Amino acid sequence: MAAGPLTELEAAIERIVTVFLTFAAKEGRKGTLTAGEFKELVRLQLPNLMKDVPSLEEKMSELDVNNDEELRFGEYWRLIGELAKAVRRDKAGKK
Ligand SMILES: [Ca+2]
Repeated sequence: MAAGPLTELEAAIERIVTVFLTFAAKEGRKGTLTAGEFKELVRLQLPNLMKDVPSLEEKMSELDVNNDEELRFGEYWRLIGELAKAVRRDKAGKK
């Protein structure tokens, strides 16, 4: 898809997608995150931004809008959106 070198934002978007695909491919269906994959993704990739989340089980069921016990890309994307908003709030507060 990319013709030239990716910009900072393009690279960031691609990274978000690649992280999802890498963790989703580890077990079960290749295109969705099981609870185990989700926990590993959070542990390895979101240890700072999600350190205050008390229960990953609850977070997962909150994100799992179609209740199939797995997270599809769109559900993961909602989490990324929430975290991005939190980062923005944090930066705005610190300025
Ligand atoms: Ca999977």
